[in-house]
Amino acid sequence: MSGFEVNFDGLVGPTHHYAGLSTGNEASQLNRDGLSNPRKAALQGLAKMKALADRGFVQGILPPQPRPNLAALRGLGFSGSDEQVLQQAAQTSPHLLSAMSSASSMWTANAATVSPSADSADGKVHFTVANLNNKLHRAMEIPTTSAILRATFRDEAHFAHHAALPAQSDFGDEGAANHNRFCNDYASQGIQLFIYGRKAFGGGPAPQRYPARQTREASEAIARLHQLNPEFTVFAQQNPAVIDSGVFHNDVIAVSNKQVLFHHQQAFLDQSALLNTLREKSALLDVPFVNIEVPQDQVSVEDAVASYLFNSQLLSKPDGSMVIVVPEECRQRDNVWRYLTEMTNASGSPVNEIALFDLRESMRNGGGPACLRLRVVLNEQERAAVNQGSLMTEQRYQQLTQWVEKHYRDRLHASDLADPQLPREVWQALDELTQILQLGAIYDFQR
Ligand code: SUG
Repeated sequence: MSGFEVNFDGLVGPTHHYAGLSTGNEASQLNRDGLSNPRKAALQGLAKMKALADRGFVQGILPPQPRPNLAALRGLGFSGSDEQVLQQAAQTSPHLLSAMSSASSMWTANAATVSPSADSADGKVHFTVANLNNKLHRAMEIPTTSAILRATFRDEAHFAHHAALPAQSDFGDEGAANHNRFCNDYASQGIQLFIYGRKAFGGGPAPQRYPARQTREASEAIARLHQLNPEFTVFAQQNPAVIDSGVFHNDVIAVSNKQVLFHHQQAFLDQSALLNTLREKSALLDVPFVNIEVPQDQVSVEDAVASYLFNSQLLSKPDGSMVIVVPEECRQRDNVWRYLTEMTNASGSPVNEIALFDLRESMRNGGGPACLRLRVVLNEQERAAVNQGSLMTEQRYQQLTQWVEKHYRDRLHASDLADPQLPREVWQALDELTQILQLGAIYDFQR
C-alpha cells in the first residue's frame, strides 16, 4: 500500500497579534507590541496551502480557536458580561488578556505528535495532543486542539487519540516540532526520532538562558502510547547551546523527510553518535540515509534563527526528488541564499528545488513554514477516512479567502483586545468556518 504525507496547516485566527509571549523565541520578543494584520496573516497562510495543493501535495486545514478565551478569563475570576470581563482583564493585566487572546494555535507543528500506522503495533495512526505547558497562552490550546483533531480524524478504526501528557514541566511536550521520521515509502516501517531539550529526571546538560520546552520523559511516554517498536525509536538531545541562541524547538535547526536529515552542524548534543545510530537503523530498513549537515562557517546558528532555513518543509515530488519550502527571509540573507542555491543545484542532491513563501506575519512571532504545518502520514484508506471538508480544494480555497476577507481585521494591536466587538466578530466567523470545513460543533463546549 502506498502512503502520503499530508500537511495540515493551521489557519491563522482573527486575533493574531504581537504580544511578546514567548521567552526564548527571539522573534516573539523582538516584535512585542507591534501592529499585526490578521487578514494578511491568514491570506499568506492560505496562499502557501493553495500553492502546494495545486502542485499535487495533499493539503489539510486545521481551524483556529475561539479567542479571546472568555471562558478561561471567567475561570480566573473575571466576571459579569463579556464586556466587563474583557475590561477587567485589560485593566488588571494586559499581558494576561493577550495570552488568553493569542492566535498561537496556527502553529500546528505544536498541536500534537503523530505516528503513522506503519510504525504502531495496533496498525492505527496515533495522535497525542501536546501539553505546551511551558507557555500559558499555548497550554490554553489543549482542549480545542483535542476536539479539532478528533473531528478531523474521527474514524476509530483508523485513528487513536491520546490526551495530553500531565500538565507539568517534567512532561513538557511541544508535539511534532521535536519529532522526525525516516523511511523509504511513507507507508512502510520508519524510524522515529524524538528530540528533547532536557531530562526532567537525573539531571544532565540543559540550557541556561532560555527554557527547554521538551523533556526526554515526555518523548518516551509518547513512544509508549503510540506503541512504537523500540528498535526503531531514537531519543536524542538538542544542543542546549542552540536553545540559548533562540532555537526553542528542534524544527528551527533540523528538518527531515523520508531518507533525508537536513540540519545544522550544531543542532544536536552528541551529533556524531546520533548520526551513527540513524545510519545503523536505516541500514536495517534499507533506508538510504542522507545526511545534509550545514556547517557553522557557512550558516551560523544566528543566521539559521533569523532566516528560518531549517524551519522549512521538504516535500517529495513524484520523481522522488524534493522541493524545499522556505520563507522569504532566506533570500534576504546572502549566505543562506547561497547555501540553498548551491545545495539545490548540486548534482545528485535529493533536494533540487526551492519554493519561497511570504509568511512575514507569522514569522514575526517565530513561526515559519514548518511551524504552520502538522505532518500526518496516511495510507489510502486512512486518507479516505479523514473529514473531507478539512482538505484543500480549489473551491475551499475560494470559500476560505472570501471568509477571511469578510471577517478579519487588517490591523490589530494588543490594546484592541478589550474591544467587546472582537469576540462577537470571532464567534460569527468561527460559526461559518465550521460549516465550510464540515467539522460539526467543535467549539460548543467553550461558549
Ligand atoms: O510557541 N510563538 C510560537 C511560535 C511557535 C513556532 N513553532 C514551531 N517552531 N514549530 C511559540 O513560541 C508568539 C506569540 C506572541 O508573542 O504573541 C508565539 O507563541
